[in-house]
Amino acid sequence: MNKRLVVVQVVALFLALAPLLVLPSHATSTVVSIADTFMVTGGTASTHIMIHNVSYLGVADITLTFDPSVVHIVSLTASDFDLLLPVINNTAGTARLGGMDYGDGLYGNVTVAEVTVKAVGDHGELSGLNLSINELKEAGPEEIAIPATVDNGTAFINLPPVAIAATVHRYNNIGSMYPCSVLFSASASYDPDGDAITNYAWDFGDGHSGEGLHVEHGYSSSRWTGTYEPFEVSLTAEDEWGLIDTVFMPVHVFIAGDANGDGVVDIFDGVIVGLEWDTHCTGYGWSTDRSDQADLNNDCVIDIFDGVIVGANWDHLAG
Ligand SMILES: [Ca+2]
Ligand SMILES: [Ca+2]
Ligand SMILES: [Ca+2]
Repeated sequence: MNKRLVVVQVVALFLALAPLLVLPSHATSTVVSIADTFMVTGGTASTHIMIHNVSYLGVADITLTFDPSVVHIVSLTASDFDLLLPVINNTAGTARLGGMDYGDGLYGNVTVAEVTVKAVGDHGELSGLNLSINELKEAGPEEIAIPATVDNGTAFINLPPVAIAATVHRYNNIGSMYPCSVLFSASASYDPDGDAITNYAWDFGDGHSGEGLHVEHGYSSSRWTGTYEPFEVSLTAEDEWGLIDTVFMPVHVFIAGDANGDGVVDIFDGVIVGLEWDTHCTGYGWSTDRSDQADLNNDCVIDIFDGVIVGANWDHLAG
């Protein structure tokens, strides 16, 4: 087989397959979903049964099942359908929803119902919120079925913790010859229903991670793209029942000796160190960003050691 023929065949094959390769980016699939919900003991909370990415929807018949020893359904309201016929059975743990639209059909993301859930079990218990589709069809007389997938949820008798991350040093420098440890604290985090927080997981945004209420990390690189891109640090707090919350915090890392973050170590960095001379950390942090920037070795005081770092790195460039 000559090379030219092979090329022609490969091109023909590509052209034949091209529409298949493009198709998934245009296709939107219909999904029936219910989101997770969180309650205190004896309390109520609401979530929604939704039908996403639909067109010309006329009829939906959906069954929600749940564990009736953990949660009950109080009400099913606020439907986008003209008519919603809900049948709640808190003994069997089922709620059946029949929705009808008399008009030109429903499009886009449709709310089948706002679901109000009441906790009847104990703190820490949970129930699946599982959906099954009995019928989903278009508004026209042809009764064309709409294919759909299901995205189930969970009802928790527990509120997730609230992760709160703090750092003494929002401005930092690459520490190699001059150690520059960044101190992070999760101690302001809390759990709204009083559970113990059993784990604090940190991701420092540079491929390194840590665990604990207080952690320390030194950066060995900065991200220079004409300006410094901060590292995105995340803290994930987990309560004793396994619910989590994650919070993100940007942390700036400059090259050693660069106080003002312009990518070069020069007289302007020396000036900032001079202006902030003898300034100390106040509590857990600095009173101004400039003080934080002038503390080039993160020892919470601006003194001769910061001046030495500027001198030793004179003329260094981030790029
Ligand atoms: Ca909790
Ligand atoms: Ca500079
Ligand atoms: Ca210092």
